[in-house]
This record gives sequence, structure tokens and C-alpha cells, in this order.
Amino acid sequence: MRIGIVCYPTFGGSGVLATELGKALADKGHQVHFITYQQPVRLNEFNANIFYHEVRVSNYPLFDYPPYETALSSTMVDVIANEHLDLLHVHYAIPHASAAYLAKKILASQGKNIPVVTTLHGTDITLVGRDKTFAPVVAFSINESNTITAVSQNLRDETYKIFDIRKEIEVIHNFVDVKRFHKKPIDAFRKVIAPDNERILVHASNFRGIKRVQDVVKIFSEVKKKISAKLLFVGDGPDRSMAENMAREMNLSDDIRFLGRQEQIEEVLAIADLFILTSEYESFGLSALEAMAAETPVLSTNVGGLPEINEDGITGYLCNVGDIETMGKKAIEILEDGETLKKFKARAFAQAKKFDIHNIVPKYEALYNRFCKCL
Ligand code: GMT
Repeated sequence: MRIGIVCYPTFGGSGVLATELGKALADKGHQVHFITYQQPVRLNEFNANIFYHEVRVSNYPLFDYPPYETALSSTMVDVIANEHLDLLHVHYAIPHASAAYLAKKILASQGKNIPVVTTLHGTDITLVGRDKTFAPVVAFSINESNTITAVSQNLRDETYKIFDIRKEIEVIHNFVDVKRFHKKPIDAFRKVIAPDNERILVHASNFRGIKRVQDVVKIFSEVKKKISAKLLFVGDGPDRSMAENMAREMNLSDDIRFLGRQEQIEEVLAIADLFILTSEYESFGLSALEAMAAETPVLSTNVGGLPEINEDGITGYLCNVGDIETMGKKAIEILEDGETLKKFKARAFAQAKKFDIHNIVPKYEALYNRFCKCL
């Protein structure tokens, strides 16, 4: 089958998921065409079944705001027609679903029918999408997709609450390539980070306000009162310097490292003892699932889709947003003795296996198959 994938090419979860999906489909013999404005970060190896089409936006001096969505629709039309695509799968509604709608209409006027699958990822609905500046277009273009999927039951429910969606939204949970993330820790790396065998805590995100990275620093400070530990921050974004300043002010700089964006996050997770996710909302929390695949328990908030992956008291703990005291206590409970930690690690890994790439990708194939008779 010839599949077009449209996504954000950056480090965000939706782009990562879309890229991993495309790679998995290509491995299964499908021809996959990525349509994005730059090479997706996880698209870093050669595969004969993968093609990359860059969206170029004219920077004509008249434009204060270059019309990206128009360029995207035009590129979609070009690729779908010339590469004879069977289906277009867009990830993140804004602006991908509306650009796909326009492309679909243009192609229909030329006698070609292209089914469009839209996968909702979270902030495209719960944060940005519901804003008045986008909402009517988001609702309309979601309804015009041939089929809609959401990455968690929670996001499906939220979408129905926020928008007047007249179609069935199917839940297909995000996935992880367990084989890739279940790595042996590199001893030398562990020793550099934790020379005295301290426990290693990790947080990874895009450091946006919704992630509440300040809470991660505060929780770490609580943990440090009882346990010798180190904290690794992975990623970058608007609140990184605030977290750095807090670390300095709280006298924690020697124990906190900011690693920046990491393409090989599995190497970092392999040495982790606890993953912390303090978000105000997560439709799913792909980074937490990746941590679990690396046998790392998760201390997270109890919002959005997080309870669908992190089992309270089993794979980690779920706490109220901003409840630093409880989160600190729960972190200590997981980390304090080796036997308890081992149990949490084993159960986190077992849970991740349920979301393994080999269990989830066939669900997307089955869905595509409903629209194309070409599989
Ligand atoms: O979390 C972000 O800010 C990035 C965002 C994205 O679109 O890349 O992540 C969303 O999609 C991920 C993949 O489906 C989910 O794992 C994240 O939970 C979701 N983020 C939010 O809902 C805040």
C-alpha cells in the first residue's frame, strides 16, 4: 500500500509516533511518503520503502505570515497524484486536517478519491484546538476526515466534549518499540552520572508550561532529603532556564544535569531508576511509555490518558497535579530499597509490552484496509 504521512518533524510526541509508525509500515513492505517541512528527527536511517517530500513555503516579501497551510495542501496534491498514494494519514489536527481537506477536494475535482485518516494527539484538541482562533476549522476538518483516531480513551472523550464531532472516534493507543528501548545500561555512562551509585531520576519533555518542570525540581529536592540521587533533564523549551535557575537557587546544581535534546533517549532511560512526568495534562504521555519499556517506573500526575498506561502502585504512582509532598513521598517509596525498585521496574516493563509496536501497528493497518482494497 502507498501511504502518505503528515506530521510535525520535531521532537514532540506526535511527530515521534508518526515517524515510528511510518518506519514500522515501511518494514512491513508498505511504501511510506512523509510530507513535512523538514526531515523528521526520528527518520534517521535509510529504508528503501521510505520517501521524504519537503514542504517549501514561499517567502515572498508581501507575506508577513508565510502561508504554510496552502503550501502543505499543494504538496499533498502533488505527492498523492504523482506517487499514486492510496491513503493520507495526518497526525495532529492543526493545520494538517484542514490542509488534507483542501487537498482531498482538489483531487476530487480531478477525479481522484483519497481517504484521509486524522489522528488526534492532545494539544490539537485540549489546548490549541479549542482556542477560538482555530476551533471552527478544527471541528470542521475533523468531521470531514474519512476516519478519526485518538491516542487514548481520555482524548476521545475530551474531543466529544469540546467539539461537535458527528463521527466515531476510534482509540488506537500509542506504541513503543520495546526491543529498541529495552537496552542494557552503559556502565561507564552510569558512573559518570552517578559515581557513588546514586539513584537516577529522569524527566524528558519540551519544557512547555503544561509540563510543570518546576515541580520536577521540587520533587527532586524532597527525594534528596532522604536518598542520594541525581536528576537528568532531557529536552529543551521555554521553561528550561527557569528550571536551571531553580536548581541554582535551591543549591541542587551539582546533582541536576540538563542534557538538552537527545536523539538516543533510550541510552539515558537505560540508566534511569525513576521517570517523572508532572504535566497538567497529557493525552497519553509517550515519554512515560518509552521509560517503562526501558524498565523504568513512572511517577506521574493522574490526568488525561496517563492512568491508561501508568498503573497506580504497580508501574509507578499517579498523583494530583502540583502535589509535591505526595509525589516526593511516592518517589522515595519506589527508590528507597532495592527489592521494591526491582518489582516496580519489572511491572513497568510488563506493562510497556502491552503497548509494543507489534501489537498496535496492525490496528492502523486494519483501519487503512477498511478504506483501501489494496492491501
Ligand atoms: O506534549 C507535547 O507538548 C507534545 C505533543 C505533540 O503533539 O507532539 O504531545 C501530545 O502527543 C503525544 C503523542 O501522542 C502524547 O504522548 C502527549 O501526551 C501529547 N501531549 C499532550 O497532551 C500535552
